[in-house]
Amino acid sequence: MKNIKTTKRLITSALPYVNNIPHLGNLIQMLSADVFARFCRSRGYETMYVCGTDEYGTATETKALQDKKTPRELCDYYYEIHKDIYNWFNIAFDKFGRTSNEECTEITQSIFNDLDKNGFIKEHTSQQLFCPKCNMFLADRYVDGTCPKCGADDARGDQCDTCGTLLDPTQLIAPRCHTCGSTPEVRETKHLYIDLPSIAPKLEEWMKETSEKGKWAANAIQMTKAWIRDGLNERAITRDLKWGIPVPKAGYENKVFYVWFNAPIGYMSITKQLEDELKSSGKKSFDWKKWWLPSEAEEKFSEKDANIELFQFIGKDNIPFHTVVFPCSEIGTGKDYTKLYHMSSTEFLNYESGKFSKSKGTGVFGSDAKESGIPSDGWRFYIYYNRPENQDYQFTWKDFQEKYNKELIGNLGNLVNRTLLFINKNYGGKIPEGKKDEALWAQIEEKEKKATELLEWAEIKDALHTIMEISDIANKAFQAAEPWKTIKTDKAVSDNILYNLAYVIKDLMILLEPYLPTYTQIVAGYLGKKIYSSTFAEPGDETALKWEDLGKLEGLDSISETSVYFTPLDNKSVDAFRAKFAGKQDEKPAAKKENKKKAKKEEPKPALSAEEQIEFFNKNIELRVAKIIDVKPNPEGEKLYIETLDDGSGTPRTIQSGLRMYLKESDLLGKNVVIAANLAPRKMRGVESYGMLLAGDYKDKDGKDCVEVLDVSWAEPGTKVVLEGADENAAKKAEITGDEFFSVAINAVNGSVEIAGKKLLALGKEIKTVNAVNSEIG
Ligand code: B3M
Ligand code: ZN
Repeated sequence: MKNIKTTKRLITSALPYVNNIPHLGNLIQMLSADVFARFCRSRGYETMYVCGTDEYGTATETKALQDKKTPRELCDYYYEIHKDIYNWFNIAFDKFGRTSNEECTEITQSIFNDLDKNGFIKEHTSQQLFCPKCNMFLADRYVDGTCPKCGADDARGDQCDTCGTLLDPTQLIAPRCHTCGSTPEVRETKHLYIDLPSIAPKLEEWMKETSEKGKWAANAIQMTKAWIRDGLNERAITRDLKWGIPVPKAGYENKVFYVWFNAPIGYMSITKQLEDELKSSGKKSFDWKKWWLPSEAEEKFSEKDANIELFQFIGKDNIPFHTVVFPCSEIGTGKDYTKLYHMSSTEFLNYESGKFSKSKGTGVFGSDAKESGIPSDGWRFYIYYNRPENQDYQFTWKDFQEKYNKELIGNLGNLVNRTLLFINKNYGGKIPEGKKDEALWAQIEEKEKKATELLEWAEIKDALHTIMEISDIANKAFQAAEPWKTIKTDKAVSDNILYNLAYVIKDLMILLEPYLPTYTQIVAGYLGKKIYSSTFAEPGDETALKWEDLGKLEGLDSISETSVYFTPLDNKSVDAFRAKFAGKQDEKPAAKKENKKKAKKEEPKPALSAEEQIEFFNKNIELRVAKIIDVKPNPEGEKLYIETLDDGSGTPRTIQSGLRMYLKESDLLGKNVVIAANLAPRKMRGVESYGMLLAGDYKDKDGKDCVEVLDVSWAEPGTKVVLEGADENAAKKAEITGDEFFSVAINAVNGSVEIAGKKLLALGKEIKTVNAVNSEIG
């Protein structure tokens, strides 16, 4: 067990880029850190939660140019928008600051100077890409091209999102200027580099220990290990830009620090910003170093052995910057800066059938949520309930409606409403006397213990599900005790259940305050109570209920008039939301386009009706399960894999597919997939292909085209894949053309693979997609 008195919790969430309006996917990090910070405060840990806008860099400069503002004006403008949105979502930062200020400059330069003094800064003359048309050196993100490692053609200058490799823009094959698309030329320039290879041994030692002790998320451990294994390179930390932190070194007057060098330092400088602001407004302040550089702090934590645990909340695309580059900057100074303890790195949240896109107007953005009429706690509930912890999660309105109506209202709201209403109606608002129901509380206490343990490690989603189980248990207890009957027949039973449930509700409000800060205070108010909540600038009311009050059956007396807070979302409003946020229609997804392009060279045939498609499929198209037993690239075709499959016939089958841009060999190997088995053979780049693998498309958070192959792990090779209601043994045409195959539209609809509304089955079980939930299958 942690010592709550001496353990401090320093909490950060990734600093959002200032030049965008955050969407629900971006909000996950701040919201997650908020739950954790609220929990820590209620638990009694001294807590500091900082976040702020990430303001420097090319993206800001470019956007400012577009909007005809100076970078400063642009940042001021968007900073307020960000702040407003997070305020509406009730995120209780100790400080929501920004990076474009003196504090950040001062600390960044001081860290740089220490690194330089210790010999970890190198100077290199390099070839850099210069766009003659834009008349500027192109910094990392402003170059697109083909990844030299995996061949993806949409790598950015700093990173390939397909394989995760960190890149230097000059490594890109066929580079393009991101702004104007023209081919940049190579020019000579001088830059400073951080010598990661020399710091690597220390990093590795630190990482091994901390990742275990601090229970990093699996994706962070995996990615960091891969980085260390592949060997670290020196990384440039300066850029040819104006909007950034000046480099305190002769010869670098026209350059600034790379935004990723100073961004994590922003966590420190925002803490200092809080210190400075409190000081200048004459309020009780503190020394930022107490949190970040304890050995040099004037003010120390009062307890001996104060132990600061840094919990960081980020999306998976930011992992290496937080687990490798930033810790190396800290280690290289030789000072004891507080380093990452627990890494909570989530997967992506996608929107409906694709991704959030501001330019297309697709998805729910912070500002939209605000205007939706749905309370912020409703949004919070959904996001936490489905937090993408181990895999990407798809936001759909249908799912939102379901979780909102069934879980939030049907489970929690229902318990609160029926219990409090019953007491108001039948007991005149006075909570009846009763005795502790030991059996009920044994179950509840077990769940409370579990939720607490989960929250200690920021297992936010699992903890919420555990808390909702308490509500479910309580609902069942209400149901079983039948107070509406027993109040007349056996009043002690009715008294007892309402007495106990009033305290369960009190506990639930304590447990849920981190998740639903508005709702829980309202309900606590009905019970005549407050739930503890605080920030550094606004200390909480010490008489309010805290985590330590869980399980205590004392202190409640009567209930005031209640009203319903969450109202169910009806189909009509959900349909309206879906339409409103659908944005402009996406283009045809990539993989299907590939296949269609090849198959549909000839005149298009008139489309078949739904019935005709079903009939045509049943008579002609043969789908079968096959296991991929070998995958290799076709050396003649950069996009092609040659797959060898066991299709149950005893003779291996060769199929070529254009999946190389989307999937690794290991993603395919060993999988049981669905093939179009009677497609006429076709030669592609020198190799004959016998059939086709069925797959769907989707876009990830960054809008990258991805492909998911249909997975039928439960069925043996050779199993027929048929439409529901069709005869499995029906004879099919021996061979069909590509055109015939594509005359039938196979679609994934909300994750179910179907043709004209009829589901595709293997061994009677529906075939589902996980990511490509609404897509064409081809
Ligand atoms: N602004 C990147 C991002 O939002 C970046 C995070 C900085 S955290 C120090 O993806
Ligand atoms: Zn250009």
